[in-house]
Amino acid sequence: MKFAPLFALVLAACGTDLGGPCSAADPCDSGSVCDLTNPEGAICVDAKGDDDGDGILNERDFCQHQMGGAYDEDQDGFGDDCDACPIAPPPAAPDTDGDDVDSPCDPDPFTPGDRIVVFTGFNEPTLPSTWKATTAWTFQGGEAKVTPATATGLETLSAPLPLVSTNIALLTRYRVDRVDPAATESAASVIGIDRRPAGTTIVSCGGSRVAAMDRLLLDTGVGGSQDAMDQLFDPAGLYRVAIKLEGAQAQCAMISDRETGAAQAASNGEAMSEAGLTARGATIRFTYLLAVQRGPVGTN
Ligand SMILES: [Ca+2]
Ligand SMILES: [Ca+2]
Ligand SMILES: [Ca+2]
Ligand SMILES: [Ca+2]
Repeated sequence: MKFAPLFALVLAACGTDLGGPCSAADPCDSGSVCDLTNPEGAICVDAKGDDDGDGILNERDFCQHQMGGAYDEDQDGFGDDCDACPIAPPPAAPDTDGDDVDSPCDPDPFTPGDRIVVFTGFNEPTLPSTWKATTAWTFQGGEAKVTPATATGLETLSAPLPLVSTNIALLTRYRVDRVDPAATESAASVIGIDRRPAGTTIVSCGGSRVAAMDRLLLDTGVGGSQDAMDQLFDPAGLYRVAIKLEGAQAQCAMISDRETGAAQAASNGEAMSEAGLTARGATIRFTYLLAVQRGPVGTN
């Protein structure tokens, strides 16, 4: 799908009649809103209607043609549930491989078959029932905030993944409220978990501070790698972290306001069954969790 540049649902006077074409620049008449997600092209629809019957009125529905659509993390007019990349507006060259996942969400922009399997902007006060989190997590204002119960304990949140795949990308973004001065290590990470009777494998990627030294840390359970960085716990900073697993290789990347980091290492090649977030020794506010997987043949 190719999307025109967009803004949020437009509620403006004068312009276009019900059923007529519209755009962010050419909004609808009073009482109607522009349905930007119409596959046939954006048209004005009744603001108080519910075209897809999901209980969300058109004026608040960012996915007018499928269930859900109450939230729009990146405010591009496409709801999180129907956005080809819910963390960034449509790029100039979207979806080069035609799998309905746009850059920068697509970990393999030239290999089709990727799917967004988990996304949350933490807009609900509780997690879905199949997710797990330690009691240190709270959800408010589009953020998952974690205040570790002790200076050394690891606090974890995790979501089940629907596919068994060794091709997976996990992304998050966070702010740091406070570093616990009693902590020997402070850390915030995105993780993949392979939980089996024979043992649990966790791969993690994120910022770590030990003895005033900051680094991006990749830990695959069977190996690891790191990249020294300057300032990973700045309360004014915004940190984006991604981990990509492909077969027996793991890559970890960090983009902050002022610097970037990267690390890679061998993994054991296990297929992840859960995606999650962790924090230790610092109060962290995560703004989203995104998982993109490439499934086995026949699942796409
Ligand atoms: Ca609706
Ligand atoms: Ca909807
Ligand atoms: Ca969106
Ligand atoms: Ca794609």
